[in-house]
Amino acid sequence: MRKIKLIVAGLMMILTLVVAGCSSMMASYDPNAPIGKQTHDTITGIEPGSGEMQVLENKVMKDYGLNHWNLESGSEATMTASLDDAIRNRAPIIITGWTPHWIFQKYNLKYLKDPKGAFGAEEAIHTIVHKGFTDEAPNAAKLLDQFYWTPVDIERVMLDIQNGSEPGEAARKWIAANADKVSEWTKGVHKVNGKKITLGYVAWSSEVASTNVVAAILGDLGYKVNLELLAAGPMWAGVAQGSIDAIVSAWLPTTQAVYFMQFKDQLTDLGPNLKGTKMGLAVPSYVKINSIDDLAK
Ligand code: PBE
Repeated sequence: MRKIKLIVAGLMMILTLVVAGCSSMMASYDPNAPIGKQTHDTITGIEPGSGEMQVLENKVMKDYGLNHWNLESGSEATMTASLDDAIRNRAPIIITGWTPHWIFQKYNLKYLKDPKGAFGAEEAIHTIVHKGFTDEAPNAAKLLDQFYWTPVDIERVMLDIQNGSEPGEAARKWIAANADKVSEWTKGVHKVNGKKITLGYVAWSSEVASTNVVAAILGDLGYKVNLELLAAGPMWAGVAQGSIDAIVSAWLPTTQAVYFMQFKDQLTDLGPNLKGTKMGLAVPSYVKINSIDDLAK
């Protein structure tokens, strides 16, 4: 028994040393050296199926001649973990950022300027339903159509979740505090008795927030809501095929254009539910570069 304890203690010590070694190995940012050299020409990205990664690969990296850069895929969770790590070590990092996102509240970050407008003009988050849904389920469609909020609203829910609330709980809290808005969305919508509805979403914090708020409202109206967590491609295919009734997380017209164009004949766009999004490469404010152009050098 004692022997095992000693072995465990020894292993723990080795692990601690390895972890400590790793973090101190992360070199801190040198403002006088090129950022590419310090990041191994790496942009810390997210899910390969996301619109942002597609826009980066197909447009931004081409427009700015960034072919020597590696776009590293991962997920929102791996990207935010790498960002946190870098900032703790004051190390250089370039991430795929977007707004609304809690990272801009938690850290001092800046978007790199995009003088070529490669990330596209302003866009919005749209509500999309399966074609035919508005005729089959006009009541639910009315609520979905009337759902419209602001970056301040969504950020409140996102931050609450980030601070440890369960998404459903954060949604209910927001709903309780914003009865006026909710009553606008539910105007003319009547209660039902257990009718089923399926909402699809991707595990991005903005989509988790919005989808949970809409799901909670539908639940209060008597719907039996099924939430399906998927990757972006399968989510769009699902709403096109009808296995998913609706999504409230379609970034258009640029970000998820590839999916929208592929499936648009099987979809109905109910229009924006939020305006004022942004997408781009972002860096901690201590990183000296200011423009995507600076990456080409
Ligand atoms: N995002 C967040 C998504 C949309 C929401 C910017 C990572 C994307 O498709 O890229």
